[in-house]
Amino acid sequence: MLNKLRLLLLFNIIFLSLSTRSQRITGTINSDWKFNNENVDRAYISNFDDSKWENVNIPHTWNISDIIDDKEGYNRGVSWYRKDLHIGTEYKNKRVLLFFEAVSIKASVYINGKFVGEHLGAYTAFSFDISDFINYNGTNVLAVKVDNSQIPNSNPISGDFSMSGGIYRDVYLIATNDIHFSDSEFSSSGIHITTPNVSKQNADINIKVNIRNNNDKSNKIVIKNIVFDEQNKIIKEFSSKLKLKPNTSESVDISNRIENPKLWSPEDPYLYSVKSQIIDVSNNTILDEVVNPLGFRWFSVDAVKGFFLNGKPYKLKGASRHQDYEKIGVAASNLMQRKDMEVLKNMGANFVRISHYPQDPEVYKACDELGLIVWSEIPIVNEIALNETFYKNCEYTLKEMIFQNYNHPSVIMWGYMNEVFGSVDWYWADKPKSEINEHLKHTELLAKRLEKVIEKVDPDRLSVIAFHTEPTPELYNKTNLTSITSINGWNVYQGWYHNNLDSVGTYIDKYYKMYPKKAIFLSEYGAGSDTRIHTNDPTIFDFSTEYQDKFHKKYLIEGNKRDFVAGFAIWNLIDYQRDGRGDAMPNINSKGVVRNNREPKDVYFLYQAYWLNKPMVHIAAKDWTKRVEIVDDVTKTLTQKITVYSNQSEIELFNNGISLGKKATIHHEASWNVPFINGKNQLEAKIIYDKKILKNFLQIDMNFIAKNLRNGISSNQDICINVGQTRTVFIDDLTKEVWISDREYASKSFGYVNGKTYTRWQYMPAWEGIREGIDSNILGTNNDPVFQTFRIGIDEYRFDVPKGSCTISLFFAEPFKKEVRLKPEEITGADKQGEREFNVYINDVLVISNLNLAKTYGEQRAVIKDFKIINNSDKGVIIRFEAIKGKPILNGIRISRHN
Ligand code: GCB
Repeated sequence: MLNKLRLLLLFNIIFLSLSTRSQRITGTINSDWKFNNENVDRAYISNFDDSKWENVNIPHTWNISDIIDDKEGYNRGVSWYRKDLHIGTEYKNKRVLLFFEAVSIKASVYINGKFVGEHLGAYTAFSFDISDFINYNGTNVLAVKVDNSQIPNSNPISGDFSMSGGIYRDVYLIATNDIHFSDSEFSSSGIHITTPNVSKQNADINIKVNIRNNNDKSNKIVIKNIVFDEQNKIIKEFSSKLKLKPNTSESVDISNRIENPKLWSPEDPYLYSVKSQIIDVSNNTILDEVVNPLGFRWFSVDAVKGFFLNGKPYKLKGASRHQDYEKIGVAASNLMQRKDMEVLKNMGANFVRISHYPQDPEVYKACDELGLIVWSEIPIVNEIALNETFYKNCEYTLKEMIFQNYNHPSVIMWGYMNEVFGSVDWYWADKPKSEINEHLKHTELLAKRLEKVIEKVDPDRLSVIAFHTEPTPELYNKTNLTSITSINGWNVYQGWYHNNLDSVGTYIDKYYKMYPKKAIFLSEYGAGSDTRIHTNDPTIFDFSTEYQDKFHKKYLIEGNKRDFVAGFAIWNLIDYQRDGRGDAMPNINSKGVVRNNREPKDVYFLYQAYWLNKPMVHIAAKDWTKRVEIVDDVTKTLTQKITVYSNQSEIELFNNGISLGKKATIHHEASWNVPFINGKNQLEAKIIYDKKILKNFLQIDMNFIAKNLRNGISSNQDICINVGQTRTVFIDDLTKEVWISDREYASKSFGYVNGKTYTRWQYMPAWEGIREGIDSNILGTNNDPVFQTFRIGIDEYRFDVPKGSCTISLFFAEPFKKEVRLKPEEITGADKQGEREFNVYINDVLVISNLNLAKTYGEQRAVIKDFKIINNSDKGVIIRFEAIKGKPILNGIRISRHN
């Protein structure tokens, strides 16, 4: 003990005797920038008048609202940022580095009117040594020109995500000594740690350090590496001596071994850290000091048995992640980046695919700390450009990503292409075969070049590509892409873009059999859902949360059955912003398990039931809590199915305090036919584990409307009908109005007379009739689903209400663009053809004459007309549509009954 104390004392004396005065300063310069959204002439010059520019803070993007607004496109151009940069005495005699975590897409940096450098690539960090440009002890002017236009030969060329412009990640000012750790080429820390051999007994550490000497003199230095455990206890120190030549960069490899290492895993993400120091031998001063994370794990993939972590079979379970947020776009703080990883971890995941581009440094850090295995990729999406500049850019981005994230133990896979033959397969049918073949050939060559980069700079990690699937997955085999990487990712969309869900297992087997020498990854699978849309009869492409659940259940079951499926990457963790996408929520890809504001959907809890170790129970109807049902007798109960998710073996469900019985879970769920009463239904799901009780509550408000409208009981309720929609209901987020599905008129009740519900095929002609309505953005409304479906050739809409006053609201939108409307009948089908003009009568009074929606309001624009009616007729209210040209349509209707 005494010896130990002495040693400690001795160590402290040596340690403390090192002077630490001259270490680096790393501080953000995010506050108080000036911003101008235009390509201002000469905005780089020092005394440029920016007093009228907007004041902004970093992270910042100029594409917050325009991606999700009604207008097609978003501002992809040049903007300028300027900042007064005060360089104080603390920077005196230091090298000063400007470090950007990311700027989208091209940044040109100027200091005091002089060009410092530029960087291309929206998702990786870059830095410039500005020491020779600045006034020490004074104010300097920093100007950054940011261009987010599509820059030829840069990656990505395309993709199902928006490219928001701006300085959208942190900016740092870093001060170092003349002698410091540095990686001027790829802007990493300059220290690259590998753990080439790890076992339970030993772990080898190799540390490659890059040092820059800006001195005119040569220097004798010691590179010291100190390994700390999680309690900050030193467990190893090792050093290497080096004589630095003047004005050079040098690198040195230092290795050592640790006995009985604690292993890193998602279940126990044990993190060591390494402090690397440069010590000046002449005066025992620490010249520079950098800390990096260190984790010990080993992994492999087996073609038949899948992924192995630390010697054990290990299914990777997680999601892909895009990076934008509601209201702030991509300009998210570090805390928010971290929160997303917490959301994923709390779902029970052990994996994240950081798609389709490198993301904020905080994401990788959080993955180390929380325990999420990472697949990180560069953005080569859908296609490549066939020229050397593009190839070089890709190689460079790949190296940037690798070196900048080298030391994260969470990172296990580097990816470099996503659906790279997507364009060939879907859009290029008219291109000459020779051109297509060139494209295929060069893509293969590029893949091989990128694979070589990984083999050279980081051979210990796995490589991966994500392939698209239908209709021609064979393209990847033909071009040998299936044989290049360590794992083959397949983006499987059976049951969404491709029919049908039942065939998922068959298709997974098909992709595996294409190249059975390798395990495969379900690198994407997802179904869109709008939390406003619900149904008891989920169908492909209906955007209901219920179909999303059904879709994911199938994939979980099929993926779990197969060992060769190394892992799951749900598409996507979040609903993300994508200008120009249609669907139920235009400009949003709604395949997230959480919404764009990170509110979880039911499917999030389905995953918890499968993946989370902590006991959980969830009533899977969280967004369908207000229901309107048309019933024969409002005083009786109505039975509807309620499903509850749990990772326990038994669940008990109650409604308004009455037990509906206990049920064993099968595939982590149980369902009850719940007798709902008109009014409040307080559901309670209960599980018991370790003698403890866990409950989940959900109140469902039922609003019964008597089918017989003459029956006065619910006569003052509004009825909102989503005309042309036969399967789902839509709940308005703001008003909570429930838009029920459409029905044919029945005496004493309500409904349409004649006409046809518009259905279309989606992606596959074989789907004819499956999808109701169109999926285009309807202008002037957020309730697009109300307007996207419609009935064509409708004669009447009838409500057999008793005499009295009411308001009838008619909802219209011309669904078809001119190109479609005016095409010959045999191509488009009779219903879509031609000009449309019609009169509308309410109880034989002409209320709208010559309604030509396209002409008067434009195409795909929401039009609402309210009519206050005094109904004196015994026949109720009859809305009649009279064709003048083409066929009348109706998209939605509401009756508000007043007493
Ligand atoms: C894919 C793409 C991804 C898209 C996704 C979708 O296969 O890889 O970038 O966002 O499909 O939702 O369509």
